[in-house]
Amino acid sequence: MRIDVLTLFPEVFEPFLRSSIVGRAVSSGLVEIGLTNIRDFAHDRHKSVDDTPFGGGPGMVMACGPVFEAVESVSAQREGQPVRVLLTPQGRLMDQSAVRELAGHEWLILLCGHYEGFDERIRVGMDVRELSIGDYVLSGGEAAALVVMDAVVRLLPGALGHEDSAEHDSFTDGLLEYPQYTRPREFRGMAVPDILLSGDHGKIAAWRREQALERTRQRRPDLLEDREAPGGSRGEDD
Ligand code: 6GU
Repeated sequence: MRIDVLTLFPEVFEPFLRSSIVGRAVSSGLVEIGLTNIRDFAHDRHKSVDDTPFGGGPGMVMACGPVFEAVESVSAQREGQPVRVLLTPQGRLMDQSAVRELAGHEWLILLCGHYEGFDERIRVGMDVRELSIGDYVLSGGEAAALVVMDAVVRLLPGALGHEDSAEHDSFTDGLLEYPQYTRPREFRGMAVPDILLSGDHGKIAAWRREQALERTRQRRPDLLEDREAPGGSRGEDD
């Protein structure tokens, strides 16, 4: 897979790309990541990429010129059609199924904005899908792009040390994770549940399933409704 990030702050990504699961996926060649500075596509002598909004109002708006040129330049650098993702709080809310879908493509372009937003013609004049990582406001798309990259890369076959780890994750079967323990058996008076020490793999699996269900029921009952009504809007009488 190839991921190109278009940003005004490419340096933000570098330590992340050297660390942990994503870093290992990069060094082993599972994913190739390109960082492009949108400012390299500014033409005036101040290298400006933003301007004041027509109609007035506070803040600055990311201008079309440098963004279009950066996306077009990166898209022309190799064969195939990249999926272009505009990171914005106005986008579709990211969830694990959106991540799985993105992970199925060969090539992604992640476009990070800054300032008060993008000129509307960036949304309508370019083939982009808009993605948000949650209902809160970030000052730029960079932190969101890091989230997207982490979630996508760990799904690539071979990215996790233990091959079926991703299948056991929270959300993969629509439930939160069951409680996990490691040594020591007792820590500050808190013991590991006996069943996990029993060696009975059938009972352990049943206990974990029950724990995952109960935890989801208590903390995220909305996830259980989503499981019971795939497609979201279907009612109980289906
Ligand atoms: Cl993708 N970008 C920004 N700027 N803020 C956000 C977001 C993205 N997702 C949630 N908040």
